Amino acid sequence: MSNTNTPVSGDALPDAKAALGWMHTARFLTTAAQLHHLPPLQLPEIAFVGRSNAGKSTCINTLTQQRQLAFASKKPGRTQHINLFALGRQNLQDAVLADLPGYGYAAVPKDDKIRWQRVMANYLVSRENLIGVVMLCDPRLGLTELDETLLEVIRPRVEQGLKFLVLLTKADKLTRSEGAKALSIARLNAGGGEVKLFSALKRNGLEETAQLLWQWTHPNPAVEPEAPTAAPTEAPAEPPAVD
Ligand SMILES: Nc1nc2c(ncn2[C@@H]2O[C@H](COP(=O)(O)OP(=O)(O)OP(=O)(O)O)[C@@H](O)[C@H]2O)c(=O)[nH]1
Ligand SMILES: [Mg+2]
Repeated sequence: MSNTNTPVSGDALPDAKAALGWMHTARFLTTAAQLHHLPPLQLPEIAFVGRSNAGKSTCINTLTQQRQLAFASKKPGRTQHINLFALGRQNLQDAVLADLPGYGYAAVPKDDKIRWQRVMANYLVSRENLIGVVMLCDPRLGLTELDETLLEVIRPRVEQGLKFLVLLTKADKLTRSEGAKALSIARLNAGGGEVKLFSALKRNGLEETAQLLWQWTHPNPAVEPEAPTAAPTEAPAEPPAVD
């Protein structure tokens, strides 16, 4: 396939359409209930973390323009395993997305909560190929205590170069001024990390996020995503169930 994009140089972002085409190549790789069941991988991995119901699975489906790649649900606690998805053309996998179970779901028994928090902290601290974390946060709730704890857990790795992005989800529920306010508060709390508004329903933040994730996983600016031969299918024809 020929690359019809103008090459970029320096820190410029790749073409949005090409970045979305790359995202659309996502396919299920594996699932694990425990850390030691996760295969060690050489590919750069990006984890999606956040409170239960924040919209992690929906975000992955929107970014990859696939309706049911990750299991999304109105019912909190839907994702209970670490699910990995591979990106890149067949035989040319070049990155992995990890959909993690959410935390902070009140109805989960206390022991399970603690067990899960431990698994997640271990994952974030020890997963060797982890190069980036996307934290999803419902701006109507703001960064919660558990979000702050997670930020503390990853801080040493962020200082060593781990990429970090906060996505304020369900932006469709905010007015423009509420969105602007939520952005500035989250920017203050994210300790210098990047923050964006995101809506699966309205597709806000979709292209910029796809471009950023490409950039994270392809630090060599000479490499560009290939332009898709066919336009990627549109994001879910049916909008995600709203809550
Ligand atoms: N209005 C609106 N609703 C959304 C958006 N993103 C997700 N939702 C809804 O929020 C609910 C939870 O979404 P999920 O993607 O399952 O959330 P999750 O973070 O993966 O949840 P767990 O797997 O429980 O950790 C679903 O009803 C989604 O349809 C959005 O951008 N806008
Ligand atoms: Mg989920």
